[in-house]
Amino acid sequence: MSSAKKVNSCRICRSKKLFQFLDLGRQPIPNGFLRKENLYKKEFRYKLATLFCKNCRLVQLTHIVRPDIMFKNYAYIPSGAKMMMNNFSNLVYAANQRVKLSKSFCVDIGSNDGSLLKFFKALDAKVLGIDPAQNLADVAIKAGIPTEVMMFDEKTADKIVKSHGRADIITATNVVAHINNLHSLFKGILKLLKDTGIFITEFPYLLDLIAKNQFDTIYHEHLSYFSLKPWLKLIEGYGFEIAEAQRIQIHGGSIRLTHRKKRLKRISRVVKYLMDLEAKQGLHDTQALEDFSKRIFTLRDELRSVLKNLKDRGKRVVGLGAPAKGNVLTNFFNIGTETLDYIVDSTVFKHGLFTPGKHIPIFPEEKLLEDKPDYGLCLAWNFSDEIIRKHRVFQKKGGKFIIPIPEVRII
Ligand code: DWN
Repeated sequence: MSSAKKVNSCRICRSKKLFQFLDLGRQPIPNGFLRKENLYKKEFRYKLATLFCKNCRLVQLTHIVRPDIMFKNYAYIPSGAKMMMNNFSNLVYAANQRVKLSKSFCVDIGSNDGSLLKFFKALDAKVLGIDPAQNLADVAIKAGIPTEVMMFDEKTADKIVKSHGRADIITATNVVAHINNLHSLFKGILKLLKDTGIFITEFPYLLDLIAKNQFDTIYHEHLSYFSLKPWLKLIEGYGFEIAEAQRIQIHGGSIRLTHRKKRLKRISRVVKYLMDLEAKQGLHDTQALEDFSKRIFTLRDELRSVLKNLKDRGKRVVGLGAPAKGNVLTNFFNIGTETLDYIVDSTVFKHGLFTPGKHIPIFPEEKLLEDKPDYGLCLAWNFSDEIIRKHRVFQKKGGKFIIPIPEVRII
């Protein structure tokens, strides 16, 4: 079976009227961090480009890399960032306003290391995680979060109903964009969720991605980039409606949607407002997407010239944070160890590894103070406030931060 397959029809509406608007070249998988002993081995690269469906307006990748290649041993954990934990606590608080959590049954799709379910468990809910990454499920189970190692779809939903019963709440944060068969996802949610239940999802919002030049959040794990217009078409096909829509800061700008079984004749005011905003920003046609594409090439030239100027003046630059998005940026902007001596990151999993493609070494954050470089390029720009706060001493000693997105800024 080939390791990547070309998309010929839209995953929501099956239309073949697909328009390509941004090509980020052939790139390694974004969380494909390498051990030193594997640096000499061939690294597989896959086309990374985006399509716009002219029928339902879904933005999606041109190619689907095999999930087992990307998710078997997964290096991303959400618990590396306070902002993410605050976000989870807000989500659970909001859920508790709708469904009394005590004694309810909450299932998290893409539960990762169990970080979100710990908040549900703290409010006396019965919890179950579902995640295909054995390495992360092990962490969750050790932390007391029961977890099934599997992908969630209509088949595995049957298994969970048989073994655990139907759920009061189903959550899916930063995972729906990773799922190819969205119809099987929703058929599974329909089977697993009680009729009185709610389904809460969060994903990066296309409105923010385009407005804030967040091209580096486009990577092989994210098969879809949602605006509400195509999302509504998808969920209404399964009898759901959006009970609440809230834009949130996480990951550079996401949206949290709370769904319930459809009971109203019309869409809510906030959904209508956001869809009008999408239309005003041009997300429902191709021009805005072509303009976005042009902006990314300008951004590339700007960042490369800032970095070249610093290097020509003998300055030392390192990376701050080794996120998946940082690997997209360094590979597409062709920024390697000729520019960044190394990257510091808070995720223990990543220490001692090298980034995919550019093979930039990753060290614990403590290295920043020991080594005292001149500049830190904030690759995890979505957490720049937290990262800058954490590295106050680096700044006090004359260190400066380069924030690359939405435009190049030095602070
Ligand atoms: O969908 C996904 C997105 C939303 O998150 C996942 N498939 C993969 C993941 O992408 P990412 O790796 O870009 O996620 P983060 O959470 O933006 O990565 C942040 C990185 O920055 C982590 O490696 C941790 C690191 N970090 C750090 O070194 N110091 C983070 C903070 C807050 C810090 O202070």
